[in-house]
Amino acid sequence: MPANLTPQYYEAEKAYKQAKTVEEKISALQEMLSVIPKHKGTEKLQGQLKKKLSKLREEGEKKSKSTSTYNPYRIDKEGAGQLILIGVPNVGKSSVLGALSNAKVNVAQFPFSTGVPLAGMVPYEDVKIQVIDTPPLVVEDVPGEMVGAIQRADGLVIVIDVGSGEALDQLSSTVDFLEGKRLVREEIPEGVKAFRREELLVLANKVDQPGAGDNLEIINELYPDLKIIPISVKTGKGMDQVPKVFFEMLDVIRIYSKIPGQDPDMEAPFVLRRGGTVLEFAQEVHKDLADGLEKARIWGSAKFDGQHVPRDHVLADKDIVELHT
Ligand SMILES: Nc1nc2c(ncn2[C@@H]2O[C@H](COP(=O)(O)OP(=O)(O)OP(=O)(O)O)[C@@H](O)[C@H]2O)c(=O)[nH]1
Ligand SMILES: [Mg+2]
Repeated sequence: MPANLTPQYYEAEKAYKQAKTVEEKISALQEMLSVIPKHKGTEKLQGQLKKKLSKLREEGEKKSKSTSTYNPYRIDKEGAGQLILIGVPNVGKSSVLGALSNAKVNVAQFPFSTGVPLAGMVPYEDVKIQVIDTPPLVVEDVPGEMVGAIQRADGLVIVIDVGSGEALDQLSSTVDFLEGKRLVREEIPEGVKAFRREELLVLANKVDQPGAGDNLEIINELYPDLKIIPISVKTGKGMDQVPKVFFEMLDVIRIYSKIPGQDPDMEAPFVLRRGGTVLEFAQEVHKDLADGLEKARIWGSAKFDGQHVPRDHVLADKDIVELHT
């Protein structure tokens, strides 16, 4: 029986062959399995792919356990979510993180001042967003670990120097690299981690520089599907709105828990994915609570305060929830 493999399959296979790290290979194999036509003619191939995948996963686990392969790009997630800043040398990535967080970033007039990734926590209202500053992107030579870090992040921010005559080139080379590595793509198959162009954020830094306005205009025209925010770390222009935009990129909601008969805890919200339900909230709070959950009362998005809602009720940002077991 012919296998009738699709173009998507061959594309994923090509990515597999080009993959340099175990992580990249795993992700390409996952995709091959997800897009392979499921019928008798491909059963054998599916079996082989699954075998390869489990072998690679074992290899990956062994690697991550041994200290000799310490990966500075693997930063544990904290706070409401993790964003990663990328961009070519000297555009102001470290300056952005330094201005928005307490991270001890290395800022310098010369390029290649950041050697290893560094995370900082950016406050937004009552949550903190983890943002990673990375070494400069040299698109011909990006370490596999960096590709992995981009893939793990919840959101991707490209920084460019819009005061430079090379601003357009900085953006197009970064976007081309991301699309070439298929970290950014139009259609994302089930189970594959990638971003769509619409989900990216471009921080067009150094708008205080002469010529920035003209460069920005050209870039906006050529990349109408990208969200581009003009900023200047130097003058502070546009910086106020950045934490809010970061938060929106995470696509999460904040939920405040309330114990019956007491005031809600408005200090430390729980963070859930957008579309999260009462039951998912209970699971976040405590597994036992979720198991015994009968109903809940909510204040906020409900028709009236204290309304009783079922377990599958979809919550909204800033809802206050009282769980009843
Ligand atoms: N005029 C101007 N200069 C800026 C601005 N933001 C950053 N700079 C300067 O640009 C230079 C590079 O800043 P960094 O934050 O080190 O840039 P980077 O992208 O982290 O650089 P690498 O880590 O080497 O890739 C420094 O001299 C900063 O002071 C800005 O908004 N306006
Ligand atoms: Mg830097």
